[in-house]
Amino acid sequence: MSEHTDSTALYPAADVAAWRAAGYWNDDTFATFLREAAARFGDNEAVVGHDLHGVNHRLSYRELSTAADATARRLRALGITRGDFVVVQLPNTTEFLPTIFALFHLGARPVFALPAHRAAELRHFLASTNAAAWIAPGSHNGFDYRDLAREVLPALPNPVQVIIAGPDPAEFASLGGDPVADLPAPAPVAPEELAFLQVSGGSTGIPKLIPRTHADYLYSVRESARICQLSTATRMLVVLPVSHNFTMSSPGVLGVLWAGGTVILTEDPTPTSVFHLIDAEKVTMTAAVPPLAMTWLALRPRIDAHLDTLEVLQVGGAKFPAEAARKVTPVLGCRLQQVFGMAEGLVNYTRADDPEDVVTGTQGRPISPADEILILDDEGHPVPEGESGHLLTRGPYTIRSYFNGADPGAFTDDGFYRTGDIVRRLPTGHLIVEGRDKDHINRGGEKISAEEVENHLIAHPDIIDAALVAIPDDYLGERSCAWIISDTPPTATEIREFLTRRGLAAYKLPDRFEFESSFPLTGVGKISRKALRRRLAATLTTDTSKDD
Ligand code: AMP
Ligand code: DBH
Repeated sequence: MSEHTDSTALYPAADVAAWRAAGYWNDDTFATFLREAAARFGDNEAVVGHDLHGVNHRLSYRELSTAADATARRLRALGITRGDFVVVQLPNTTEFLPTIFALFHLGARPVFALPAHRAAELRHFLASTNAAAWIAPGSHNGFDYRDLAREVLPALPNPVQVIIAGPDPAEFASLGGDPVADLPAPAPVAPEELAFLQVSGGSTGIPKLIPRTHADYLYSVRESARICQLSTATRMLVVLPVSHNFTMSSPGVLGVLWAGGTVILTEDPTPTSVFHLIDAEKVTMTAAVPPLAMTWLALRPRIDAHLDTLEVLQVGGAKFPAEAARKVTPVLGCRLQQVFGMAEGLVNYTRADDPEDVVTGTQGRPISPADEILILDDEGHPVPEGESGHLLTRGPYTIRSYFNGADPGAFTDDGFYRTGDIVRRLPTGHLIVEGRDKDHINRGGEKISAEEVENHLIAHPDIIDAALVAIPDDYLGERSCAWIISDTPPTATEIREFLTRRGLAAYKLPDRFEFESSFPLTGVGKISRKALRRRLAATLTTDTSKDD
């Protein structure tokens, strides 16, 4: 047995005992989560969406549970068993929930890949978990996952069974096929056991595998559902990838299923489609990353749809500029909730009764009274209250190590996770994210906060979104380049004048501008600074060769 099937290995026993005594952790597990939801909410609508064959479905809790049982019987027949790691790489289609609950029923551990992951990520997930299987869509949205499997499998040290969830499995097994086995009883998993592996976003590197237990994750889900006031009346539109930690747990699809509401899955994030779905399905809440939210804000006036059922837009995953945050209620007519979370654990929410400036100007405060927050200077000393520093955290749903002990430097000896985020804290406990510890541009010794300049840029009426990144410079070490998204781009001179009028210091004015129609994005849709830097480096090399 690996270290991660040992039920006591992931958190210190004394902490577990304290969290149980406080009622944070209990005996709930994902092995029985859906059955219990079906017993409580039977005929309520659980999920709406289409499957990989393009067929639309509306499933009640009872029907969803039956579908999960059928999938469990099929996966059992394919040999999936307790303790197996199974990479699940499915889009926002109706196969997703039956698949993960089938795995939980069998006591197998999903590894939550994103549909956007490719060979480098899959190789890493499959090899480092010694995965038994990989469940993939087949050919979907113009990409052939069967070809990906053909590319990745031969180089793996371990045999991996590929299971295709959509049509035409080719030489691979089919998730929907025969034969099926008898349905075993739910696996007798312990709440402190590893339930699944989440993956970190990797906006700056290769994703890390994050071991989450039944007890810690369910605690965060239950509390998230309570904080976000979910009920049987909740209708959540899921636009971001369903397997991402935000969409899954903050409060996400699991929170909605915990509360008896309805999950509406869509694969189309365009404003026209999203607004029409909100209208047609009477959606009450949805979640977006900032680049997506900003497109919705920009295009709302051009699209004719009723959004009056929409109560809350959650925005998280990356910093939502205050300028944009202030537009949410006037433009979309709903409340904004900021969500600052990480697949490693800690999640912060602005609350429904927070004053408006807190909702638009902060990224929320932690879920739990037991979340410990440290804000440290570069030397590791606590900063004076209200000043910014490195965020470290420890608590009842934050991991103490990555899977297999990877990247041990991300944790202190006493178990705090170094988030890499630079934050400051208000007296109310709300956190303001000021950037990543590597997001500063060092222009000949003058430090420029990417976030500060981006905030000024997006205040320009013709700029939809902006990102500032460093480009290498022989003379200054680094210079700044602003990547601008705009339908009607202003000139570089106009933007510099605009920023100067707003009082921005001359050294903070972007040295260079790139006008584009979109950003390179990570799998969940965050701006990929890594890809931006790479593209700029490529452009610069080309420019130089032209100069020569
Ligand atoms: P991941 O590694 O994919 O789990 O991403 C977690 C990271 O995303 C956090 O450590 C932050 O850097 C960033 N993040 C998430 N939500 C927010 C937010 N609301 N504001 C700023 N940064 C965020
Ligand atoms: O970015 C994230 O990883 C994230 C954002 C909001 C997250 O994991 C979460 C909420 O739970």
